[in-house]
Amino acid sequence: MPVVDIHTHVYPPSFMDLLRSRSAVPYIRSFPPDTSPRLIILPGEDSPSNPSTARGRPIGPEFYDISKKIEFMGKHRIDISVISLANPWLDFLPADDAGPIAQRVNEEINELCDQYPGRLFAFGALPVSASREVIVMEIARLSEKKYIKGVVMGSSGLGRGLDDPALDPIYEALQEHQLTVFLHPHYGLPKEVFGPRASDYGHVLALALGFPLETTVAVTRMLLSGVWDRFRALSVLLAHSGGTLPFLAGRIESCVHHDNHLLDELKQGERRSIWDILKNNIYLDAVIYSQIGLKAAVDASGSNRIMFVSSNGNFLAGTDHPFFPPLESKDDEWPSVQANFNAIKDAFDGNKEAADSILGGNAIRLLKLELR
Ligand code: 5CU
Repeated sequence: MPVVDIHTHVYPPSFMDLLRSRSAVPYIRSFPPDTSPRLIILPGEDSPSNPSTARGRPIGPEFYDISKKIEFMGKHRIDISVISLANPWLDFLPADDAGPIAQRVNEEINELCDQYPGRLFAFGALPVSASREVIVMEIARLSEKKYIKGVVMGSSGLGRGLDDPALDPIYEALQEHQLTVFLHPHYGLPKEVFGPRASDYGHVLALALGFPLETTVAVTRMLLSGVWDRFRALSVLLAHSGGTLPFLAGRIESCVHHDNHLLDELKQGERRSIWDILKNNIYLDAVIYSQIGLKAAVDASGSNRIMFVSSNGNFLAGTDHPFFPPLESKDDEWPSVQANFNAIKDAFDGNKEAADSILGGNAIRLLKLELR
């Protein structure tokens, strides 16, 4: 069974040029006296009050040179990668630019895949600030592209979250073209949540806690607004094993059941439960770095829904490359990748079939990847 990495990012050349040309987040610049370029993408991370080592992250060819991705795959015995534009995708573009830039970036990504047939597939990026017509047209266009197997999206949707009724035509189009949404966080939580010393702690609070909670809130808002009742065939792959969704699903469901305001609003008898959605619409990557989180997610959603991260039904394996590189030597295998692989191995010790599904089989089935 081939090993498939479904969580692996890239900034194609024209997007790099765009980042280099900008002076507001997201952008690339150096902070003298250090001359090496840094990638500034998270909201507020370039604040002058932040220590310079907390301002962005070093950026090198592993972010934009596709041969580095192939090298990384070789080093970690990954057969196929489903690449996606890294956050913040095209969210920040002015409305008039978004459509043409999306087309260019998606074409470039499709061409990158064409350089390594059978080894690379991709999630396309959506021009979310453009009109709904333009977005729907781009979805239709992407569905014709040889290597595009879904779309990557953030939790802000068209700017007002994924429970925004204005997204209905987009969900409709994604469902019609059977494109899986790879839902990835970017915005985190308001910085006040992390307190006045947050910048003393580098990116840890934002990435370890802000990202997963952002995903959890986004999917819960979809649930509460009835998105999953209206779009029963929508298939969504959640980054980082669903944030904290599998862990909190019971509490979410209980709060819904006990909320007087929702009694009529949600037509309790008819709505789909979070458990139903976790089993039928949601897929999870296995980018969680420990078997404890992985097992909880598998229990909540069924093993065949997690991806590379591994082989259970809705689980799919992932690496988050090129983020989380080793801080010391870059020549060895990456500990972040090893942690994810080991979690799968430990969680499914002795169950080769489950491990194989998570490591590749689930992704091949869900995304209909053509094997060579
Ligand atoms: O290190 C980071 O900030 C990130 C990020 O922004 N996006 C991601 O996918 N992983 C790590």
